[in-house]
Amino acid sequence: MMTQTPSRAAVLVTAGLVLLSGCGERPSDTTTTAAAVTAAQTRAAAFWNSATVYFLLTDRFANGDSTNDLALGRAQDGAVLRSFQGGDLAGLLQQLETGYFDSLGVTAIWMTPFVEQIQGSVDEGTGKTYGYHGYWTRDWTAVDPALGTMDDLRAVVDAAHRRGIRVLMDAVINHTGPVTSLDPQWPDGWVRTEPRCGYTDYATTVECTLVANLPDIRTDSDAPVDLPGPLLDKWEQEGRLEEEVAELDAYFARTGYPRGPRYYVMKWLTDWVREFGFDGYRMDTAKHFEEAVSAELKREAEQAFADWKAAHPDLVIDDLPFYLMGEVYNYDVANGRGFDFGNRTVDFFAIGYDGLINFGFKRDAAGPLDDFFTRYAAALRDGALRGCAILNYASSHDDGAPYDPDRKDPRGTATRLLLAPGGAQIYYGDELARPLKVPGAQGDANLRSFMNWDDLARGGTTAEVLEHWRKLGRFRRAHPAVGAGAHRRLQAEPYIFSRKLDTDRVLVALDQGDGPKTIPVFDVFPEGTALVDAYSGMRGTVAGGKISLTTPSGLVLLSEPR
Ligand SMILES: [Ca+2]
Ligand SMILES: [Ca+2]
Repeated sequence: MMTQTPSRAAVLVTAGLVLLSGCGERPSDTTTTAAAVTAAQTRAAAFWNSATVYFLLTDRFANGDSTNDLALGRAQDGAVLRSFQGGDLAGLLQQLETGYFDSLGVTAIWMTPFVEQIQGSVDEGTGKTYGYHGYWTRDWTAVDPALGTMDDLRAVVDAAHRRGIRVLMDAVINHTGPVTSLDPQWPDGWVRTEPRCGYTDYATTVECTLVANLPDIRTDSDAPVDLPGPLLDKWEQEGRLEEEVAELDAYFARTGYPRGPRYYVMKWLTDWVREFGFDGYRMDTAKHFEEAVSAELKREAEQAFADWKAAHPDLVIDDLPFYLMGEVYNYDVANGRGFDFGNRTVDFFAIGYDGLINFGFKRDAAGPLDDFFTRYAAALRDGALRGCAILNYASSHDDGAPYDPDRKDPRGTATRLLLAPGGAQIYYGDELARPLKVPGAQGDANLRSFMNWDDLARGGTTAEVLEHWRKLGRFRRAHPAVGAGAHRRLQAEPYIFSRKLDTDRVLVALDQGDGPKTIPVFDVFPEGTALVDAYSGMRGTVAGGKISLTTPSGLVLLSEPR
């Protein structure tokens, strides 16, 4: 640990030490030597590649407390789906306690940022918009009152942990919220307000504002800054000014970091881990700040997670390390480890990221299944991404070109997503065919309608679609080989494949037709093995290299019964 104010070079050298905790093998270069994949990394990658992560906008998922719907005086005068809609942590807790996530096989929840948002609204060209989505921070140390309280947040994370479900915190360090008449700009030492990002090379991706009026934190600067006056005033009014300042003093004394902007934000972000036990970050806009920032943040978060575990042994799920998952927009499994900014390529896995969101899935999913199943598994098991994790998605909150935008085939989406190698992100409502196009909505508001619980309550097709997602999700949770195992195509038409780990093996057969069916099992299961089809619940025994079953579905999910 540093004990005095370090130079920028010293900070970067220290960040270099953190590279040892990143994902898997890394190429040799001048600052690190190639390290073998450790056992802990292998276990972590296996977990996250077989994870099913449920991503929800807290404001749009479930309203458990109508008294907070108009918190901070925010009005309902936004454009379509651009005001707060009432969803909150209490609603999320209710769904946790009904077992909604367990029934889907969910192993981790990623909720949009819960920190306090700007009070006012802005129009970025798509209509008057409030910070319902969580990416417009006003105060990194408070829970937004529209979403609930600190106690509500603790109840959600604890309830998830008691069910063995991990919780990812959506962490923003790149920018503050936009400036409004109610939300003054942070001081110049903290943020830059120009130029706008041009996205043509590294500098025009990192040292710039993503859009107009979205002040960019000076993550590059070690120059000491004072706390903004409006934040001091706010804390004073809330009766916690002295406590917050004392904590910051202790943090800077402990770490030796200079009082540059990013170190304040790191303190605030990691406090949530230390206090609540978040299992990882989903790092927002990870390609829009310097690599050293991610490495420094990961080290602090790992320490915070260790502190939380030591203080809460009754809530610890297991010894998996803190997980850092990056939103590197447009990263694609086909990129391997390198992301190309145009004039510079960055290996995000080497700077502390254990996993990256795979923006290539929605395109790959439109092609033949075996093509991308084979390619993903090869990359993750023996290829460039060995020891690393990816997170596939079919739809998301800011991708205007999702897979199946008209929800024509929600069952097929589940089959592709939940049987693919790599982590699976269910975006809230994928499992209920929640519409991704809403009359009157502009831009990404289309993707963010309130959860269509009403459709589910009516039963019918929506309930049938959900049942399909649940069967696949539970199969995936019960069998880590599905997401993390070695993939083998056994038959092209109708398609049959296997996935294997040392401790788990499954065989999946598609398009087998309804009714009686006889499925070859090749050499996956020996003669006489008793098998169960997770889709129908029917059982049988391997005889003559085949299993005969009568099931109502063409999809068969075979494994040995537990
Ligand atoms: Ca509410
Ligand atoms: Ca930036």
